Amino acid sequence: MRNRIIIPEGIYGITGDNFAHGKSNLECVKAMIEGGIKIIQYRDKTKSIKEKVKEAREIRELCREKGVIFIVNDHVDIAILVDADGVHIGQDDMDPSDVRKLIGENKIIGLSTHSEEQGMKAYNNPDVDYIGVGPIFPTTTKDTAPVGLGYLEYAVKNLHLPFTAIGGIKEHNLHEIISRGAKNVCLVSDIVGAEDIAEKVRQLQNLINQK
Ligand code: TZP
Ligand code: MG
Repeated sequence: MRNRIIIPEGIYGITGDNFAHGKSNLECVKAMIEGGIKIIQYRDKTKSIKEKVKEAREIRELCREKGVIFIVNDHVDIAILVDADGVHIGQDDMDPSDVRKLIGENKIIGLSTHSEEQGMKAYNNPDVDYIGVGPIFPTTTKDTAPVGLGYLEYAVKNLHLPFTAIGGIKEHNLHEIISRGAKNVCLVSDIVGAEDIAEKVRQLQNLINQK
């Protein structure tokens, strides 16, 4: 039974200060929350563990204050340390059932999936609370080949667990995702790279609401 907090509908925010024109991850998260985002994932592929712990702790506190769900990417240990709401793992990480043993029954486990087979396996695994479906379009944010809209259509139809559509999604192609029935969408570079992040989030949310 999946009875843990599910990911809210709307936009899933992920940090990416390499796109943020000098803004820190904390500043980006503040603006994303101001724009209305209800779930934030701390993702950083370059900093030291020490720096990641510091940033994760700060963002954790902010999310708690604002009632926003906070997920840590990759690092189960950091997620536990900062008392995140959950952790997001990939196909080559620890098995979700092992992550569950470490993180506990009440925390959220998200898993990236890149194919129908991986998606179905995740759907049948009660330790996986939600999945990432993508990368839908080409992206420079992650080194994984795009899977296209076919997998998204499959997920909408067959995978009855919460998912976020991700990868190369921008304001101009958002309608291709929303019109196919995705309820949650993740845009990294398009949001953190915006001059006014909060305003960008509001614009994107308006497009989602208009569908
Ligand atoms: N997982 C699949 S694609 C991706 C991740 C983390 C990166 C998405 O970034 P962008 O900038 O929205 O393409
Ligand atoms: Mg990962």
